[in-house]
Amino acid sequence: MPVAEHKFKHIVILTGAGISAESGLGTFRDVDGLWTKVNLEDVATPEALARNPDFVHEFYNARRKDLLTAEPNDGHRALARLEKESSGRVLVVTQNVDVLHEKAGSENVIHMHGEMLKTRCDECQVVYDWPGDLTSRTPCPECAHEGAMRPHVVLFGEMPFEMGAIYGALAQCDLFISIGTSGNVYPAAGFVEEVRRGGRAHTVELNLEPSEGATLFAECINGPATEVVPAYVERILGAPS
Ligand code: BV8
Repeated sequence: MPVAEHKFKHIVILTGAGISAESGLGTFRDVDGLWTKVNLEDVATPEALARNPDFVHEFYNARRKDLLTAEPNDGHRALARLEKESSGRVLVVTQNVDVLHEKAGSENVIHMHGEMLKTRCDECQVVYDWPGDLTSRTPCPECAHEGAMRPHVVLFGEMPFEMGAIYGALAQCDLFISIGTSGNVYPAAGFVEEVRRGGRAHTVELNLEPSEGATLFAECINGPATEVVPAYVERILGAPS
């Protein structure tokens, strides 16, 4: 595929649950979002995991099953196309714990909130590919410790992954695109301000509707990801797919 010359040399793309919505995976804060059905303090904090491990494992076991059958959509595919055809570097920083960017062909992806198809032993820190269920008694295959296996996701109050690499990319980027995120969760919601502090990047929000941080972006385009993301990628690459 020919490489399309364009003016952006370092593109950083932040994605949230909205880019996976049209793949059938629920979002968190929309009308029927996950956090409207279950209290995040009861399932997505280290305290909840310690207090009621099997309840938390059941919550993630159900969501893991949904991930196994989900397929990427035209929004994911457009970002994979951008990475392949762009003359500049493209990095996807996703808040999502699904693998739809990778399934669509993106290779340069950082999962800042972890990955739900992986499990970590909090005793020996080994991380496993784990498509199956977990319980509070699942033994670690490595250290045999029972009760320390947990989804390899970042719970509220825990440090997101690869923050150094992310802040380094934000400092270098000349185009920052935010897709399908409500701008409620930090530190991800603060990335656009981090980029603006650098003073030279173009900032774009592609979202179904204006997010909490919409006014911080130089450009906002509202619509479903399967429409607005391919259209924006075509604009950057200058040629229809
Ligand atoms: C941290 C993984 C320190 C698990 C998630 C008190 C105590 C402790 C912490 C805090 C506190 N108060 C504030 C904090 C910080 C906290 C936070 O921000 N809380 C919020 C609720 C106020 N953050 C943390 O705890 C983080 N850690 O701060 O550590 C630190 C600080 C700086 C630097 C280093 C360390 C950890 C946060 C990570 C928590 N884990 N997920 C799991 O998935 O179960 S967060 C969860 O929310 C998901 O990852 C999700 O992706 C993320 C963000 O949500 P969105 O993706 O934006 O989804 P949402 O539903 O909100 O929005 C969807 C959007 O899509 C909407 O705008 C909608 O319009 C749009 N949309 C819908 N359909 C479409 C669409 N767009 C396009 N097309 C469509 N079809």
